[in-house]
Amino acid sequence: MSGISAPPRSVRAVSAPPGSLVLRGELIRPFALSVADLRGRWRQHRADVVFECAKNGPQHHTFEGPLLRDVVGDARPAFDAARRKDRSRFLLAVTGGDGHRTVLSWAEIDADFADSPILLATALDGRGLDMAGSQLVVPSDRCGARYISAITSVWVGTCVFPEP
Ligand SMILES: Nc1nc2c(c(=O)[nH]1)N[C@H]1C(S)=C(S)[C@@H](COP(=O)(O)O)O[C@H]1N2
Ligand SMILES: [Mo]
Repeated sequence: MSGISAPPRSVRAVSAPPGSLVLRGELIRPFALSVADLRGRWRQHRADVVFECAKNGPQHHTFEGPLLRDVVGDARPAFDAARRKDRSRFLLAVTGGDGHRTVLSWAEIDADFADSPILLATALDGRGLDMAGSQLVVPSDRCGARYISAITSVWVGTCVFPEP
């Protein structure tokens, strides 16, 4: 018996090339995606948004892309999908190429809760984001801070609370 065996699939790290992102965390099927994948694999939605930037004032943009819910749903979060209470325990953390990170709750994007049409953008004002990477679009936010650009990672999971 000799040779080098491949690592077991379950511990294989998922990494993403430039311009693409990884879905990771408490997922049954974590995967990496390019902007072209985001455009080709899920129905595209359009959002005309205005958000306020503390530094630059109001910004008006048109985005296109799939619903965050549809994409992350296909990675199969490790909750009981039939139980609303179980789904409501989950969080998402979205990280940009510069390390800027924001959090969402699963309930924000869940159709049985806030049902917010949050997108992973594939185009900004008619230009593809293939080189830059996807951008988070949060139409209900008044402020632009959660419009994370150059997304590299979407983590999905539950919070571990310290003992009292
Ligand atoms: N990766 C990343 N995305 C980011 C930020 C950042 O610092 N890093 N700043 C946010 C803030 S504060 C705002 S107001 C918007 C600005 O978007 P714009 O540059 O398209 O106007 O981007 C958001 N997305
Ligand atoms: Mo901002």
